[in-house]
Amino acid sequence: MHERLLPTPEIADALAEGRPVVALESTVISHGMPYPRNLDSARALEAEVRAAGAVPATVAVMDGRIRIGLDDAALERLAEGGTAAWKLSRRDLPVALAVGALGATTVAATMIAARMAGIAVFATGGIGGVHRGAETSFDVSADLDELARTPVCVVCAGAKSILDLPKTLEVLETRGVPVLGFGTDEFPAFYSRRSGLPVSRRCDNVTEVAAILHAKWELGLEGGVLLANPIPPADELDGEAMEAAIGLALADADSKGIKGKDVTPHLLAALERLTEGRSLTANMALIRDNARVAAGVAAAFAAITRPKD
Ligand code: PSU
Ligand code: MN
Repeated sequence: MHERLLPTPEIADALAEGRPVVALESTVISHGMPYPRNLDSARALEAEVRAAGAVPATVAVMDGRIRIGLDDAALERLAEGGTAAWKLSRRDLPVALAVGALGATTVAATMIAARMAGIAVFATGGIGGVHRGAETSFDVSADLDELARTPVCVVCAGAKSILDLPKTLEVLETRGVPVLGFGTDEFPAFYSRRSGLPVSRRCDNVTEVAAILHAKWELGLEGGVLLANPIPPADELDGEAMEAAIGLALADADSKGIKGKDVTPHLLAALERLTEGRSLTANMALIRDNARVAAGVAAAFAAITRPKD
């Protein structure tokens, strides 16, 4: 293990024995949800991964190391700290390590950490993507580049329509990232199960997903795979109402001149206010479901790749 990584003993053992491990990001804890529901959500996710037979590994930067797995005190520190923690993408990781900052990892940075630790599967809520108006702002999340270069399977509920979903899928296609729909032919739109946009392949079970991961990496193709798992039907929000709220959230961010890495957290917080918390409840539900699916994929992939004894 790289000396900058600090895995918990449980995770180090699981990885050494080829048992399934699921990485979890921490920006959704610090910047994606308010305290204390972010802490409830972080704990619930870990429990969900365990219940599905894998070991959870929440990733964050603390005291100059990348922690692979957080104990309850560390989870609490991050959840309570909220946006006082740095939001770390690829470019920020070396800075935070060098100065010893408390940092929460985005999808991109969590993929880097997972890869270094030898974790193949990672669960999150939504990935970053191409922002609406990117043709003038150039705001394209580093998550997309990371998916193109780092070999990790990212399980998400699609991307929020605060983004430009057709452009996001175009970039993923150009960069060679398979976009798999879990039990669906359509790329899900986070709060809703459908976007009208096709995925590159539908998979109806975790064995199919694991076989694709194995084939991609066995070939030596660089980069990840995006597995899009639609929000459970019972938790889905009304598409038109959400679109109206997103319009207001975007206008609010625009009028305040919000730019760069502050855009996504600002929009998420505005949506939560505008929907009186319904967006937050849906967010928690879909991440839990993604954690469950990711644990299944990790187990199926471990069954293919574990050395036979
Ligand atoms: N989308 C969500 N919730 C989130 C994020 C995105 O629905 O919490 C977070 C993730 O950590 C993601 C990051 O990697 O925001 C993307 O930020 P940016 O758009 O600045 O790249
Ligand atoms: Mn951005």
